[in-house]
Amino acid sequence: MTADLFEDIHTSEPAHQTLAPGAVLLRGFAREAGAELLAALDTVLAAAPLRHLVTPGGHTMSVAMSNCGPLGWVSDRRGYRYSREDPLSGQPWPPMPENWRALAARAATEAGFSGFTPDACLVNQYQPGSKLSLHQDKDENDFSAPIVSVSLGLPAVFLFGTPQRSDRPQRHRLQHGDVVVWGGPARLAFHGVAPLADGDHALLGRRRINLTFRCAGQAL
Ligand code: MD3
Ligand code: FE
Repeated sequence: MTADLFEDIHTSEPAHQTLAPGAVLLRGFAREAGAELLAALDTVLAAAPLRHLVTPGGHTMSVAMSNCGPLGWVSDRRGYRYSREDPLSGQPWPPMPENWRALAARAATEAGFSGFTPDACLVNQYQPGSKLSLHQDKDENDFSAPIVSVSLGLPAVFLFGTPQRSDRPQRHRLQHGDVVVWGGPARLAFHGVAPLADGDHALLGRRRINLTFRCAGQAL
């Protein structure tokens, strides 16, 4: 309605774009902070290296993953779950960088979810050809909290469906610095990422990094 008041100088697209009820795209919200966010990434990944997890069905994921914060998402032959420890080291996940947590909370507030206090941050790394098949995120205990995602590096085509797998997904190009807040009726939507096209990003080279901030739940 007042999209022109929030115009983004870099893209001349509205800075707030509602993709579906509960799903708000904040174009370029993390662009300015991008380099600072990436400086902390090295610290996180030094403590908890990226790895290709195996699904319960025995497939190795093409996306490499790690985590920070009190809880981390893991998968193996036994299933998907959140864990307090990194299974590679047996140690707690590294702390969530304060500038990451603060940016996620600001984005959630901007999208209408104040008081967002994530206890898990999943780090996904895509290389050319990496993809994420259509899925729902439902391993968290608290579906009333949104998920905040931050895209960095190479652009990707993001697939965004509905809570029904058979509904044809929308496609959105997510670029470096784009942030999406997924809450309310969008929280249980099916979503995925199309195979990453090759490219060369000034800060990340031939990679896309996606950070997803979650309230996974303390009942674990
Ligand atoms: C919509 N990651 O880690 S972020 C995931 O780009 C995941 O790495 C993708 O899907 C990525 O689970 C997409 C956007 C996203 C994250 C969580 C959602 C969209 C979502 C949860 C519900 C609905
Ligand atoms: Fe997901």
